[in-house]
Amino acid sequence: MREPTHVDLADIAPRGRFHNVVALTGAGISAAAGLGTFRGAGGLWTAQPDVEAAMHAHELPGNVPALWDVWGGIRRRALMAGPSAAHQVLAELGVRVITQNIDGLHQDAGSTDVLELHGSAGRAACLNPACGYRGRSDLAGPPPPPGHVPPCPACGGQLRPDVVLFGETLDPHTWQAAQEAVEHADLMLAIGTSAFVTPAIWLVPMARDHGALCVNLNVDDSLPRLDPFHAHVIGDCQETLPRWLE
Ligand code: BJW
Ligand code: ZN
Repeated sequence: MREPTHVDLADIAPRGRFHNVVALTGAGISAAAGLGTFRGAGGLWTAQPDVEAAMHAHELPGNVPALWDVWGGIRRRALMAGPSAAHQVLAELGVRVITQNIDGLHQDAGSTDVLELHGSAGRAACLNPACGYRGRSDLAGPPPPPGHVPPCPACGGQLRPDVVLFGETLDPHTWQAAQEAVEHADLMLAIGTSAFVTPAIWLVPMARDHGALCVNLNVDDSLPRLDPFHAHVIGDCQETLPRWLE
């Protein structure tokens, strides 16, 4: 079943009919908050493909200054921008959120049930596996200069942003919890994601196999190559998602 574009979410999925809604969110939900996406028009990696290359685990530890340059400022920018209307709708409805984003904006909007698949720019982790330090990254004071790598408070080694790079596995507890969440979902909303990165996007066919209606909310009407969705709601999620409340 492929729905025509510009259809309303309320028509495909009347809110009262669903009791276990799960949202899988991506960079597009934060685009309205002024944070860039990765792929597509205006995406970080569309403009700077070399930055994407630096996001691979096999580039560690040489890419750590680049990681701080990219991710160090994200939480600060997110705090300044604040959550989008779409973040706020999910928080208001108490929707369970599985996010690929690392910007903390779901929690800022008041969502309490948030699984962060790709880590958090609000945390830092020690590069030294024998140390294992993990903590909040320091947002106090002015932004650090480019190339600056903060020292680990426990061992003096190098800290990295606690985000999941290509070739790194997701936190197994978070991934397990995400799979359990989609197994119980009756409605799965993918919001602002290019549906490109695995294993996150596997959650859609998993939800579908367990009987959930799977709807994609995206501003772009080009369908994913292997389309796992029942329906597509095309438009800015800041507009299409709040209409669901009316
Ligand atoms: C709007 C909108 C509006 C805009 N309204 N819509 C070869 C080598 C190594 C690995 C692999 C390989 N081939 C495949 C892999 C696996 C790899 C992968 O999927 N790669 C693909 C690129 C092919 N995945 C991994 O490596 C993962 N780990 C893993 O698989 O472990 C097992 C393994 C171990 C060892 C070896 C191999 C496998 C880890 C993935 C980690 C992803 N990390 C990143 C960056 C880190 C920091 C962070 O999270 O921010 O996460 S990548 C980047 O992409 C980021 C995002 O979370 C993620 C998803 O992107 P997202 O959110 O979908 O954003 P965009 O920009 O792609 O799309 C935005 C969308 O919004 C667009 O469609 C717009 O149209 C839309 N939009 N405005 C509605 N207003
Ligand atoms: Zn350390």
